[in-house]
Amino acid sequence: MPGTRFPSLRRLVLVVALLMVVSSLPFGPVHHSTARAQTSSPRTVFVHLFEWKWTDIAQECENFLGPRGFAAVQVSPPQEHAIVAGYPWWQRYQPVSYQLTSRSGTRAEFANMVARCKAVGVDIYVDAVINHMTGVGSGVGSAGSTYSPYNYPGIYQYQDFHHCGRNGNDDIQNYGDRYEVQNCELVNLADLDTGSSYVRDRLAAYLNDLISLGVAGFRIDAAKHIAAGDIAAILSRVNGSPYIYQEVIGAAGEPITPWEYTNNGDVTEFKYSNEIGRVFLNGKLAWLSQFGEAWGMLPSDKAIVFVDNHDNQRGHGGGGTVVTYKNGVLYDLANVFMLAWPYGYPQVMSSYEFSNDFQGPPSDANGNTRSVYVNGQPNCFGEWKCEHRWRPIANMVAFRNATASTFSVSDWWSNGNNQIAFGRGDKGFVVINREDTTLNRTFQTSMAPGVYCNVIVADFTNGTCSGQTVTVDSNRRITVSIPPFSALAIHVGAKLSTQPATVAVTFNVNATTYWGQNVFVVGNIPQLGNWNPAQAVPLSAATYPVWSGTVNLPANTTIEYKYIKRDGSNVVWECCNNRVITTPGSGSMTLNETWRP
Ligand code: ARE
Repeated sequence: MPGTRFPSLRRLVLVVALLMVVSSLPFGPVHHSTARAQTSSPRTVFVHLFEWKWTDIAQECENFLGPRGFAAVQVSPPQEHAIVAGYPWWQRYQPVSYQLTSRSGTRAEFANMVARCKAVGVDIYVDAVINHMTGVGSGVGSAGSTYSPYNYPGIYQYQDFHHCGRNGNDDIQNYGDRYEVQNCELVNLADLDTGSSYVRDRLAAYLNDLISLGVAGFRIDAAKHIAAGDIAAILSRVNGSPYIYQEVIGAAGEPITPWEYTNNGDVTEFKYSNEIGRVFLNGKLAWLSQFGEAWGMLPSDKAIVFVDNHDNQRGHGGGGTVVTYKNGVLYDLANVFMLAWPYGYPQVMSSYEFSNDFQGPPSDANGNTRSVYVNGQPNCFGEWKCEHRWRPIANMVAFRNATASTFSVSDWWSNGNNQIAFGRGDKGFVVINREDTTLNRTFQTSMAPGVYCNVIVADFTNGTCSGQTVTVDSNRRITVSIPPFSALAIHVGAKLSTQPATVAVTFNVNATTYWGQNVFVVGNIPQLGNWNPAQAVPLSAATYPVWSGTVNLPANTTIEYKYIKRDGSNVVWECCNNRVITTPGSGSMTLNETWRP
């Protein structure tokens, strides 16, 4: 759904909710609107193009993200950063100044990217490193600025930093101590005194500069290490109302929690990532039926969710058991779940290939990042993994957009193990098979009858589906056959306007009968009588004992059927499981089979 956005939906919802409450006051008790939980739909998927250059992001917005309905891109920290031997990715989390000269490009390139992305409906969120400057030490930054311990000429001097007086070296050691976490140094990074007006003004000036270039939102890095009130004071100096989400890693036993940051904006929900990892790697998908707030997570409309992020995919930021691009198809399935499940504002990770936690992005020997785009084409799926372009992940963005207005679960099913299905009312339906056997089943959905594209295995473009279609019958049911480690997703944004093509399917079955008994084929679609023996399709015995008949069936469709013998109203079913076929996209199909007594 290119161009479909829900920019200020949350704000709108809040206002509407407030109005409802306020307007109901004079007339009696406040009725808590049941719509509240339904309407916290975020706007609706953003992608972290980790370490991409500005020139690449501009092209990706125009070529892919805009047309595919992504709401925004989180970009790597754009400010001048330390240059560390070996050029690790994390040098960019060590600010030297707020000049926009970084490994991703120049200020002019940054501004050009923001404008071009905005023009195709994609916002830019900046990763704002405002808790600290570089590691305490000396050096020259990416724009040529020099620095020494607690001295960033023209910006900050000794008095602008916290000097917590703990542990001998001022480093954080005890996460159980609030004072230490917020006043000492996170891994030796010079910790800004965010309580001071000067520092607050300086940080706000940086954010306002970015806003003046059109930046729409900020990730507040290391927010747990800044008192929530200090963040509020900085934001009160910021122009307009940028979208804010704060990186707070909630951990058992720590005094500082994600919840205390929700007044400033949204908060990263790391529990989501860790539980997705636990369930998809070692657990049962059946457990997920109440996934979200019931698991002790933040309210949905405050939570940023992700399968993995740039830290935990490489063991930083507390690490944990997480699913990453290295897990292949399992990563697809975890993302399909995240994008289908109505909880939080999802961030899709887009990585580069790495073999150790230090390694920076694809670069030359001098640490110059290589372009993703070469001759106008993205060099994806190699050194740049581009998970956001993996078909199931990319196509689920349109699913989440198309289902945003029904932000609740319908028609939940599981086999008690690792096969699940659920709907989003009449907007979408998804089935995930994380088992090593095929899932053959008829599902009750709430979708309107019609023909839909399975966007996990096919693309829907200009009204046509490049592969498998799924028919929702008049009882709102679908019959599907889902291979091991695969999924199915249909949604109203990928519904075919016309009936699908048909293909001629010839049924030949070797079946002996007595005089007066005839053979029929019956199945789960109208053309095969909807399992009603009285409506079954008669076969001819011209080449007895082989009974034959040809029926036009919808193309690209999975169908279940059986043979029956009928003598008047006396029906004999063949034994065992239903037979299952998937019809081809065109041409014909011939089945040579034998009656199963
Ligand atoms: C690097 C070196 C250090 C060196 C330092 C200064 O690795 O050895 O001392 O530079 O020279 C990233 C990297 C760091 C890197 C840093 C600066 O991950 O390795 O340090 O950049 O270059 C805590 C914080 C959380 C933070 C994680 C990493 O609470 O905010 O640690 N995450 C953000 C970013 C990171 C970034 C920074 C902050 C710094 O997302 O990418 O660091 O800007 C428990 C706690 C967590 C804690 C976690 C790990 O789980 O509950 O709160 O996370 O342990 O300690």
